[in-house]
Amino acid sequence: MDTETERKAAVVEEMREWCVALPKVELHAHLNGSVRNSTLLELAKQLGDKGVIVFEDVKDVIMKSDRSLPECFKLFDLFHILTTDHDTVTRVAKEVVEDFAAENVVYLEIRTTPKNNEAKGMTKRSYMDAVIKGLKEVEAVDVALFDSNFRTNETLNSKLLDGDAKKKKIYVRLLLSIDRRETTSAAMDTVNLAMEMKDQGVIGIDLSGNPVVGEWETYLPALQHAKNLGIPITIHCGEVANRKEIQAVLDFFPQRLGHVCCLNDVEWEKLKSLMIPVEICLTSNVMTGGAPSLELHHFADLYNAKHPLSLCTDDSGLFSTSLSNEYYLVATTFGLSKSELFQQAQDAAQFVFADDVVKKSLKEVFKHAEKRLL
Ligand code: 6MZ
Repeated sequence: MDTETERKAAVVEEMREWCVALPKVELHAHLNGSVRNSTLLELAKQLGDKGVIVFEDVKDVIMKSDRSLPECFKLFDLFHILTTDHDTVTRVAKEVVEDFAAENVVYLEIRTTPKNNEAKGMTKRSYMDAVIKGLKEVEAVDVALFDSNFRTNETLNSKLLDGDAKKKKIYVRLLLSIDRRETTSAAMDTVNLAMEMKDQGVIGIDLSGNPVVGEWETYLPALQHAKNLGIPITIHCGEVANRKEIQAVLDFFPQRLGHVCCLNDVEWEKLKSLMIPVEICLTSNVMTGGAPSLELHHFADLYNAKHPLSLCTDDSGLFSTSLSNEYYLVATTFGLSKSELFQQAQDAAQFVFADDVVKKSLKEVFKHAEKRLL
């Protein structure tokens, strides 16, 4: 390597490390989309040995790096075959938190679809209990899942601030996803479950799933019910150009929106005037065709308009990305400086669904990190 190449490699390395060191807030991460490839392969091997699947075929699908939107949803069906029993759900939840914490995510909202699976003796409630069990089993980091039964925010806060502490600390909250394949009654069950589990770290509702499946009217009663109960809501919006639905989602005025890829000029102006915070998923949108390229991603337009945004991974396992990588991509594609990236990470903390005590604590974390990183 010549000196110039070495110098450039060192600059890239330094920036990548800085993005890892930056405290980050993750607001859009699907549990089963964030599973490690190594875990998926191990689970596939086990099912292959039992003759449930053909391991070699599944291995190729897991290791493939480019994925269209329809392929993603076929893959989720496969992931669900691999992951949907209580012990595996627990394992996956534990690993996903460990992975986010390892790259200095200080606040994580994980969303997942509670699943009924009679064959496995699984109900939506027992699925969520298995997720929570996984969060409690995390040992590598201190997890603040819900404040009353765990530790006071004061204690956690001092640990989050303590760069020398042996263990990293992370706030984790859960959002329950309504899958677009579900009926109104199943969606209602999910909202009622969120209410039932509000003292166990569940703080919101998400609407997700294959955007070409289902009708807005099917989920609306459940989303309205959540709204009436005061449960914060985030909705996948505009992953495909469904004009009627995009309009209806904007009119519904949820607390946050995911993606917002295929909005026309009128919808775009409406979104901006409503100032609904957007969860931006760069890699996911480029891979699934929601954005033509990184350079042409709508992040730039929203960022320049000072629209409230947070950078997110969507499915870090599926798209082989990480939140640090998403910040790095923003730096290299759109030329944001370190202080602008820092501001972006800090701003995301305003859009969390957790309460003001957590928000205040995150403020302190960023105040403390500023001295170290800028
Ligand atoms: C829409 C998505 C998604 O819930 O089993 N999901 N929904 N758009 C996306 N963009 C690519 N990525 C993931 O996690 C997997 C589920 O999350 C939703 C899908 O419903 C998928 O089945 P959980 O933990």
